[in-house]
Amino acid sequence: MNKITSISVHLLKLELRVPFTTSFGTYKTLTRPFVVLTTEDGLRGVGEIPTLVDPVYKAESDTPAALTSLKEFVLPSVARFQAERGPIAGIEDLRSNYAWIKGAVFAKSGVEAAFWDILAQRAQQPLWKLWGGTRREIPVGVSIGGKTIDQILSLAENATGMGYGRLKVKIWPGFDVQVARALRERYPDVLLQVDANSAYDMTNWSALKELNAFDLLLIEQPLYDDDVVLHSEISRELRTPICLDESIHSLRDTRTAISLWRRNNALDRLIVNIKPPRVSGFAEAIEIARTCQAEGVRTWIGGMLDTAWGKAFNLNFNALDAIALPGDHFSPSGAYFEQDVVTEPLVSTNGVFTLGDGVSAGVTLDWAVFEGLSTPICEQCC
Ligand code: OSB
Ligand code: MG
Repeated sequence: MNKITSISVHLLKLELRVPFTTSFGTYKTLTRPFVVLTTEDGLRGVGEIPTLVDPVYKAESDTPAALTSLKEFVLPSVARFQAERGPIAGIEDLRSNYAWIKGAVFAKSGVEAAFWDILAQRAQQPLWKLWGGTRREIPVGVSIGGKTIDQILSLAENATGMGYGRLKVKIWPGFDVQVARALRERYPDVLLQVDANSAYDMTNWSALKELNAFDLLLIEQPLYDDDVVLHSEISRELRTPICLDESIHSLRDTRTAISLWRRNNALDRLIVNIKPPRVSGFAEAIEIARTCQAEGVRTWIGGMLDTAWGKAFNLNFNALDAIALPGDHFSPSGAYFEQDVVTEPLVSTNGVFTLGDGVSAGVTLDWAVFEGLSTPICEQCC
């Protein structure tokens, strides 16, 4: 039934309506692979791979790396599996098939998302049901990245005006305390958190102690993108909880963090940002969410400036009651892209998105727009 007849990769060119600035740079145009799986009985599953154009966020989070991994290793591995062993029965088969490939988490996540889309269509169920979700009302937040306090305040004004009650803002050395202060003074009651995207090191992180004054929910990834140990050490000296983003690629990494924070008796000051593409897909992401919940570690779902297609998958994931905090699911400017790929925009009301009963992600891909924005890159026949 699930016999895949072809896997193709399309490269989409997407224009952000408002440039997005973080400690590693400013982005306006994105190029992004989408995986399209076609089955023998005519279903089409689609998975977005929310890469950035270069590897500044972390290794293999860039478009060229994801394309190379797909073309050279992941897609041929799936085709070989089918040729040797027959149709892929389920997600575990798919994951064990390409487990031999080290890394390539973004590339794998796109194939997995497309496969989930097929499974959900076949079951005629929403993804949130397949994943054991129970929550229908999803509180959501926004991530603000600006070069100046004025830009940030204007995006925050827009976001709070639309009803969002949770703001995350990008900071870096020399642009931190004044950002937190400006937002906290203007919005005394908003849930406020900051994200440094690895901009601090062991010589300058102590500036973050000054953030204690602003009642922040968390400080996201202050240190090195591949570090867990030093984060756990500085956490002992910060009142604000630390949230790991870049450093977590798997359930195993998550367990490492849990064991380090437990030694400090500080599991309430560890928070994990779960991005399914950064952990190779939703199956691993779900395990991370459940494990964290069992250990008293809070989690939330991060974003990568995904299109509404990718955001809809993440919103379905947010139906799990294991997810504790609001995620980065909406743009502070109202919409991320000049042109998105679904037929109806995702809408939230007063900072809450309501999940419906629609099949799979609950949104419809606009194939005409999708094809207009995309270039076919490669096709693997199975
Ligand atoms: O660190 O969370 C991050 C965007 C691109 C890369 C990394 C990050 C982000 C965001 C945006 O913060 C989240 C979103 O609104 O999708
Ligand atoms: Mg982050």
